[in-house]
Amino acid sequence: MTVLPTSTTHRTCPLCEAACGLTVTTGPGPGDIAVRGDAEDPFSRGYVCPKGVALGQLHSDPDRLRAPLVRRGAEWTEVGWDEAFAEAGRLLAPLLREHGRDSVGVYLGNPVVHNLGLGLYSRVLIQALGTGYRFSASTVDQMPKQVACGLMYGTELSVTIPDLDRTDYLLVLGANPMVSNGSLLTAPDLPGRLRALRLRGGRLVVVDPRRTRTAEIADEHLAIRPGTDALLLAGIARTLFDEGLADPGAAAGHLNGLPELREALLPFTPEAVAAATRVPADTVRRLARELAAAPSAAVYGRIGTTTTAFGTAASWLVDVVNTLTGNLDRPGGVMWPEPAAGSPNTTGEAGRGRGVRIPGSRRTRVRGLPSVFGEFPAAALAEEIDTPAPDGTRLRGLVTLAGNPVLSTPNSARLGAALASLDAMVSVDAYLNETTRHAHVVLPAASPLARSHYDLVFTAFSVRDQAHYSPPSLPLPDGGLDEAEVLLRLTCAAVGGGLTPDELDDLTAADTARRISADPSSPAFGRDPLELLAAVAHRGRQERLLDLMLRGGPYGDGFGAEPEGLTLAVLEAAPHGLDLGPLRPRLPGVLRTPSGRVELAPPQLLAEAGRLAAHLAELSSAPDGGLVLIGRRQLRSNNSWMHNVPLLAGGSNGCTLQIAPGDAERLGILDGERVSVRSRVGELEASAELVPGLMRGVVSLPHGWGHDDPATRNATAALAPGVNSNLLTDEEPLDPLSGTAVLNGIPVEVRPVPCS
Ligand SMILES: Nc1nc2c(c(=O)[nH]1)N[C@H]1C(S)=C(S)[C@@H](COP(=O)(O)OP(=O)(O)OC[C@H]3O[C@@H](n4cnc5c(=O)[nH]c(N)nc54)[C@H](O)[C@@H]3O)O[C@H]1N2
Ligand SMILES: Nc1nc2c(c(=O)[nH]1)N[C@H]1C(S)=C(S)[C@@H](COP(=O)(O)OP(=O)(O)OC[C@H]3O[C@@H](n4cnc5c(=O)[nH]c(N)nc54)[C@H](O)[C@@H]3O)O[C@H]1N2
Ligand code: SF4
Ligand SMILES: [Mo]
Repeated sequence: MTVLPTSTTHRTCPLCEAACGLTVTTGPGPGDIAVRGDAEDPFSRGYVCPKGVALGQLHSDPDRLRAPLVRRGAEWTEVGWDEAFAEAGRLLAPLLREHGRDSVGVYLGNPVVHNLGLGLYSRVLIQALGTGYRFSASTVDQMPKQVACGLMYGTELSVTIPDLDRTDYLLVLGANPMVSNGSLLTAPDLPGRLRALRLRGGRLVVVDPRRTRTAEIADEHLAIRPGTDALLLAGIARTLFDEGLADPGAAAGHLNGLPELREALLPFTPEAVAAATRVPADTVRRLARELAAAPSAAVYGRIGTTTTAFGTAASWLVDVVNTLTGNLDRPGGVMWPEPAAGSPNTTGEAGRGRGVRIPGSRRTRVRGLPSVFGEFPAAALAEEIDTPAPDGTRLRGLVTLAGNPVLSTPNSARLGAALASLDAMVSVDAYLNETTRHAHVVLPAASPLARSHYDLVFTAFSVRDQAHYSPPSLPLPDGGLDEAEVLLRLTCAAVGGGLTPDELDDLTAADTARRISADPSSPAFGRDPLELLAAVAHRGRQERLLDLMLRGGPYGDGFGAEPEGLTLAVLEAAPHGLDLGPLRPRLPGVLRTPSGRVELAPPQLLAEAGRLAAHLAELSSAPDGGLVLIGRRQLRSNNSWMHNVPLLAGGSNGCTLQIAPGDAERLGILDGERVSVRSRVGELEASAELVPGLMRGVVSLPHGWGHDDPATRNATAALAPGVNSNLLTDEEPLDPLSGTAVLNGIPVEVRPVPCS
C-alpha cells in the first residue's frame, strides 16, 4: 500500500439513497482513512451509518480489483489497460458486425445511479452500441412507480416524494426505512426524521407482513398478506369516495379522470379487500378517515409494493389516495423535487409534454415482453441468451456495469448458466464476483473515494432541494483510471468508427450544450451552444457535462444571464453542500402529459384496476394456500456487495429463513434447525429463525447472499456466504406494465432437513 496524502475532504456517500455527507480524513500512513458523518452538511447534519464508515475499508480491501483482468478458459491474467480494451474490442466488435446491434446487451446495476461518471457515460456507451437489449436493476426494483407516475404526470422521473419533514401522518407500505434508510425518499437520518415526525405529534402507520424495525417504532403496525397492497389501497380509495371524503384540494383544478377512477374502484369494498388482504374492513375505513382528516398526510410504498404482480397498480393507487385526500403537491403531502441539474419535468415547455409511451415499442424475442422506458425486464435476460431462434438469433454478448444480476435477479441459477454460454462478456466492476466471474474481460472500478461525485438521480427524489459536488478524496492510484475514461475507451474499442475518447467526449458535451440552448425552460435558452461550450472549456469529462447541466438548469446562472445562479464553481466553494430549501408546490408547471393535467385514470391503469378486480375475486374463492416467501434488508449489508468488508461482516447480517413460530410448530421445525426451501424454480437450504413478529403463512430470506462460488474473489464474504434467495424467485410472473419481477410473495415449501 502506498503512502496516502494527508487531507480532509467532504463528500456524498454513494452507497445508498440517503446521500449522507461524509468527512474523509486521509494519510499519512498507508491505509489511514477515517470516514465520519459531516456535521456541517446542511442536509445530513453529521448522520452516518456503519456502511458509510466502512468506505475506508472498502478502499483498502485487497480483493477489490485494481488492474484489468482477462480470462482464457478458467485462467485470469492481469493485463494493462491498452490490452484490456483491445481484447474487449476483439470480442465485441465482430459480434456487432456479424450479428447486428441487438446481439450485444447491456445490464446496468444499482451503483450506476450512485456514480456520476458511470451514469453519464453509460448513456454514451449504450447509444454508440445502438442495442435495444438494455436491462437494469430498475425492473427488480422501482420501475412500477416510474410507470405509474409517468402515466399520471408525464415523465418517468416525475415520482412524487413524501414531504417527510412536514407531514402529520405517514402511511408506509412495504418499506423498512429504519434499515434501508429510505428509497425514492432521499432523506439522510431517516430514523431521526421518523422520530421527529412522532415528536411533533404526527402519526406513523406501517403495513408489512413482518414486524420490522420501522413497524416497531410506529404508532401502528398492520400485517398484510404479501402481494395485496394494491387491494388495500383500492379499498381505502373507494371508502374516500363512499364517505364523501374525496377532496383533492388545490390540485382539484388540474385533474382528469375522477369519474372513471370512481367507477373503477367499485369492486373494492372494504369487506372484499379485508378478506383478501387480512386487514380488517373497519381498519380500511379508519385508515381512509384518518388520512382524510390529517392536516397533511403522505402515503408511501416501496419494495414490498413494487416487486409484486400488481406493482404498478399499487404505485398508482398510492398516488390516487394522496390525491383524493388533498395531499398531492402540498407541504406535508407528496411533492416533486426540482433538481439543480435538471430533470425531464424541469425541461421543455412547462405544464405540457409528450407524456410517456406505455407499453414501449419493442418486444423481447422469446416472450414478446414489451420494453419499458427503452429497457427490457431483467427477468428476461437469461432466456434471451439461452433460447436461440431457429436461425440462431440470440443475445451473444453482454456488458455489465456495476451489476451482480446472478445474485439479484430471479431464477439466478438459470442466468448464471446463460452467462457462461456467452460469446463475449465485458464487465466494469469493483470485484470478481458471482456475475463478473463469467466475463472475458473485467475492467476495474476506481474506489468511490478516488472519484468525483454529484447525485444526478437522488436530487430528483430528495425531501429537500439540495446540491452537493464532491471532489475526489484521494487521487487515483498509479495505473488507475476513472470510470468515465473506462467507458469512453470501451465505447471506442467496441464500436470503433475511428473516434478517440476525447473526440467522443467533445461530441457528448456538444450534444448537452445543444439540448440546453434548445430548452425553453433553461436560463440559457436560445444561446449559441458554442458559447456555452466555451464557458466550460476548462473542464473535462463529467465535470464539463455537470457544469453545463447546472448552469443551464433551474437554479443555473444561465452562463451569465443570472449572475447569482448556480455553477459548478459555486458548488466547489461550498464543500458541505448547498441547501436549496424545502420542496415547493409545482402544479401545473411540473406536468408533461399531453393534456397538461394529472391523469388519474389513464387507460393502461384502468385496465390494471380490471385485472386487480379479477384477482380479488380469485383470492376470495381460493383456499388459504401454503407458505409464501418475502425478502428483507439488513443494516450492514448493501444488496449483494459490501459483504467483503470486515467492518460489516457477521453479526446481524444472518442469512436465515425467518418463520412464524406457529408455522414452525406445524411443520416440526426448531429454531436454528436446517430447513430446505423449495419453489417452482429452485431449492436451497438455510437455518430457520423463529420470529414472532412474522405473519403466519409468510417466511423471509434476505437477498444478495450466496458467496460460495469458488471462482469468485471475495475471501471475507466467503467466510459467511449465506444462500442466494433468488435461486427461489421465479422469472415467469411479472408486473405486466413495468416488466418488474415478483420478488415478494413467492409460493414455497419448507421442510426440516433430516440430520445425516
Ligand atoms: N429477492 C430479491 N432480489 C432483489 C431485491 C429484493 O428486495 N429481493 N432487491 C432488488 C434491488 S432493489 C436492487 S437495486 C437490485 C440490485 O441489483 P444489482 O445492481 O445487480 O446488484 P448489486 O448487488 O447492487 O451489485 C452491484 C455491483 O456493482 C459493483 N460496484 C459497486 N460499486 C461500483 C462502482 O462504483 N463501479 C462499478 N463499476 N461497480 C461497482 C459491485 O461490486 C457489484 O458487483 O437487487 C434486486 N434484487
Ligand atoms: N441496509 C441496506 N439499505 C439499503 C439496501 C440494502 O441492501 N441494505 N438496499 C437499497 C436499495 S437498492 C433499495 S431499492 C432500498 C429499498 O428500501 P425498502 O423498500 O425500505 O427495503 P426493504 O427493507 O426491502 O423493505 C421492504 C419491506 O417490504 C415488506 N414486504 C414484503 N412483501 C410485502 C408486501 O406484499 N406488502 C407489504 N406491505 N410489505 C411487504 C418486507 O417485509 C420489508 O420489510 O434500500 C436501499 N437501502
Ligand atoms: S445511510 Fe446510506 S448514504 Fe448514509 S452513510 Fe449509510 S450507506 Fe451512506
Ligand atoms: Mo434497489
